[in-house]
Amino acid sequence: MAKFYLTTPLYYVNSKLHVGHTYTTLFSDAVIRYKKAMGFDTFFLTGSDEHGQKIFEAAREKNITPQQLADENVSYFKELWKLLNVKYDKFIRTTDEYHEKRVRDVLQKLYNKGDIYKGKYEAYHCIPCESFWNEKQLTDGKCPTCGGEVKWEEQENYFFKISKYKDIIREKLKSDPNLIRPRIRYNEIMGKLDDSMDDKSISRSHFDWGVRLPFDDSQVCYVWFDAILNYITAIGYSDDMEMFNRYWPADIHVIGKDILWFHTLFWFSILEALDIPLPTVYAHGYWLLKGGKMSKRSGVVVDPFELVDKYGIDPLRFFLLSELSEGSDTEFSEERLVGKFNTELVNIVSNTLHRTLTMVEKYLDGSLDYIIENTDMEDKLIAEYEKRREEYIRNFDNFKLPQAIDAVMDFLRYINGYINDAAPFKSGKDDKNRTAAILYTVLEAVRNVSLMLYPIIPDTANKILERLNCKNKIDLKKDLEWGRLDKKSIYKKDEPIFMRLK
Ligand code: ME8
Repeated sequence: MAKFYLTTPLYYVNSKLHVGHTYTTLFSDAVIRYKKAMGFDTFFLTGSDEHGQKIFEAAREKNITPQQLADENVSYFKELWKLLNVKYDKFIRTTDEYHEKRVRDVLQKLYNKGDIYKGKYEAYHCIPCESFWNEKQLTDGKCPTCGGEVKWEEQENYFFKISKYKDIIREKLKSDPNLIRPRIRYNEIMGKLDDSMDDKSISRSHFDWGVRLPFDDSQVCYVWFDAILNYITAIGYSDDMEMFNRYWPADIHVIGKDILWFHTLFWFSILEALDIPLPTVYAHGYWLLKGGKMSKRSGVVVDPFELVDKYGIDPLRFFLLSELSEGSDTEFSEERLVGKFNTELVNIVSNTLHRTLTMVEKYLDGSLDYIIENTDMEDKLIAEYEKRREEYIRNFDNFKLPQAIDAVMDFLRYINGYINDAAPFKSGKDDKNRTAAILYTVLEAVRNVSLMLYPIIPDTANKILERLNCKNKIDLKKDLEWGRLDKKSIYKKDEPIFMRLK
């Protein structure tokens, strides 16, 4: 069985999460559900980033220990993922003992190899981003990522020899551009490669909230070096190699474009130094609010708990996953969320099902057990279905979720046109065979649609499948074949799945 290993970033525990973080995790959940339903041996990793100066200072401000702050926010992260129906396999915390031990093993290995050495560190530090820059890299004296203030720091530190791996990484990226997706992000990294692969300081001595270096216990490991290793420590590196070999390399590290450099040039260099194959990185764009990036730092954020309270889980999942196209940034808007919900989920998904089940009950007493003969109209609909299914699979395989959803919605619009043209409300009770043929076709189409929407809106898909008497474990390869709806079942009309939102 082919495997599929997916990771999200480990979110910082300095504060609560907003719609941006929620999006990354929902995107990951949808991809993993899709892959699992396609028959892959999947592993979905998420977690929390708990060390470093930023967490240390956030805890100090609240008069609690960093560990208390981390515990508080980890409970909150898990509550959010549970609420949103996110089904991860493992939640790693960078304060987990096994992780810290494995980080120390890696540090020792690289130190022994000569890839970590002592030197003098001088750089501009952006605390909120936990990033370090030289003079040239600053934008008008400010952090090039978030535009915030930076602080000059000098100390004796340990450095990691990124520069040693520049040429090999350039070659690998040239021969496999799909290691960084989408292409716009690949180009961005290729453009930065020459200027941003100087050796990097990977330890700190002025605070102690971190993993102690095994070869110098007066210093702790830099938070990014510790955190990025989670992707291999979580699956066993380097003392449970059976699990590690089963899943590595990651098939997709899902991240936002703000942390692309860390996940490519920095991470790839560490992996090269450890002689581990490179993973694939997928970086999406930003959710904007009032024109700027939604961020903890600006305080301009939308709370996912509030959104679920107001609109429900699946409407939020559907909106977020269908709106942010790869390579672009998108303004968040509740008005658009409501509009999308009403025009797509209510008018098309919910109404098509409700209208059809009502007719099956009214004209055929809930049974489709008639002599069903297809005409040209049905043959054309099935051909349309096959085209849209292929489009859906191709787009999902390429992580183009909005396009995959569009393929399904276009097919649903086609089904609605078919209902109007085939007019089961005219053949009604007089020609039961013909009415059954039309209504069977529609319900079979809706069955396939709900399967395709399952990774995006799992609860809704399951509700529809239940009404169509076919709620089993989902196996998309088998279930997406035309004609699997049971003719012998009795179909009952029910309340609509969704009602319009104001
Ligand atoms: O960077 N739009 O954690 P973090 C879209 N701990 N996505 C957004 C977003 C927005 N406006 N704002 C945040 C860290 N995100 C590190 C990661 S991994 C080893 C360490 C998402 O809590 C996006 O995925 O700052 C981004 O990369 C991530 O949250 C940053 O989360």
